[in-house]
Amino acid sequence: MASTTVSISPLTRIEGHLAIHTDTEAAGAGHGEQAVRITSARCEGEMFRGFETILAGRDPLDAQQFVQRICGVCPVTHAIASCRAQEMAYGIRPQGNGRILQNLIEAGEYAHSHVLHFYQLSALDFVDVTAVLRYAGKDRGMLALQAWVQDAVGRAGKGQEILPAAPFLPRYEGDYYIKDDATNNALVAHYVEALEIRRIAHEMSAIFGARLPHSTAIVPGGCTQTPTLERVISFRSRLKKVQDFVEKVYFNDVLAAAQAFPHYWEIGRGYGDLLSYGVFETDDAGKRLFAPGVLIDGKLEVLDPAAIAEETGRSRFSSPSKLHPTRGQTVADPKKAGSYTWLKAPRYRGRPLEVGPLARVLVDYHSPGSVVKADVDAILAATGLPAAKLNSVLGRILCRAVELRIILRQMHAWLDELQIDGAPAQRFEICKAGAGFGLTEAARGALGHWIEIKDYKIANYQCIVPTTWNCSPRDDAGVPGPVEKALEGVILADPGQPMEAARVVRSFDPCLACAVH
Ligand code: NFE
Repeated sequence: MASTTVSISPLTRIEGHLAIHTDTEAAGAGHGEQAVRITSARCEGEMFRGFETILAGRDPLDAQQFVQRICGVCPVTHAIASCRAQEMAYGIRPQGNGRILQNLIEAGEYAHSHVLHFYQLSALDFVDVTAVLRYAGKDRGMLALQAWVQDAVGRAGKGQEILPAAPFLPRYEGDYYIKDDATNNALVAHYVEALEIRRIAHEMSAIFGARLPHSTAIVPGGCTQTPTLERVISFRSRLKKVQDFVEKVYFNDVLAAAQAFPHYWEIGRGYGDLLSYGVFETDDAGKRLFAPGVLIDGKLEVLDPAAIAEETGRSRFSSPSKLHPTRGQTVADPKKAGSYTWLKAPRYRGRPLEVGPLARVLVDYHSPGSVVKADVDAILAATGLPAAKLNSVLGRILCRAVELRIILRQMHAWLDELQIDGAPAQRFEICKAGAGFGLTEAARGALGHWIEIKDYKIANYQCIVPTTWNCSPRDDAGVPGPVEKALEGVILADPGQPMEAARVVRSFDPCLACAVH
């Protein structure tokens, strides 16, 4: 069979507009007749947004508000990255309450985002939602869902092309899903429950963030909401509900999915070179709960922010390539020859690095005083897997659940640490001229903002965002980005329904709204 191109455009159940284009060859003996193997892949971010351009010339204090509009899923982390960048320019650092309140608001966002990724975004690649047609119980949520799916199946029978049961149907049909009705229906029930848990997680963040998804309360040096006893009690009661769900439902469902699809420990292997900026300051000197670092060729290195640059050879920008973000430029060039995406290609000492929960967990795992080591070792011992298997579709999915349990436990300690009715932020003055950068971790990975201030205005603002790292295009030397690499070698049983590729890409939880900012 000659090489054929298989595209998914757009890829659904992610945030934003991403197309995946793959070149394939016949998979050969041992695979089905129509099976193909992906030989190379390209990630295309299909739209441009321009937040960096919008920010130029504005009051620096607008930044943490404007950047939250980059995304509705991870706005808090953008605000915090912006605050860190401004704080560096203003010569302050969040202390005590300010630091803890920012952690709590951001941790609520992690809870919302990870539960969203598993249940609403990726589980439908594994769960047979049509099992709900055979549901015989009395749960109202399940019965409503049953009616929804029943309606779609009925209409499909009448030959309608577009079915009204999104996001459940239409879907890839075939031997892709869990077979057992009881497991499927338990997971479908948890899908419905997860919607409620996400609401509670958002309420939790809104208690100190004033509103969500775009908080008005996060400011350089902390937060504008005083931690009153009432707010702390209100936060803790919600935290317990979210934690209960994560410990008893989410974590076990992830393990159940892993047991049903063990070959996904082998699929979606990336470079294995990982970057984490570290996140959640646990003391006023800036120590972080998850350690920062870079894992290259299995060796942990100290993070060097000067080693980061963005390449633009294959991107729809005429901005010069290989600029460090302090000098970064964003000049759109939609028709640039040889370009295929609206993402730049971030590189670290010229290398593509994967970011996200897998990177966060493994960088911390290899760091002194690791907060994840005990949990990770216990899971590896229980499953009998070597740590190397975490570099896979299932490893990425599992690492979200691993880190969320640790974060939720830590949130109780942060609530205990708050000084009730104490000041929620540091005082500061905007500088006439200065510069700074904020490196933190969004739910999807390493997030950096760089700001330059001149004459009390923003002179330059650059963001390098998790999905820009993961879904980056080839760099100037033609080296594929991390998702492009993880797709290489993946076998598609039916190229007309490239489910295996979709699962690989969704394991990274891409957010294209962020990536093209
Ligand atoms: Ni729009 Fe985001 C996270 C950030 S991903 S979701 O998490 O930053 O590129």
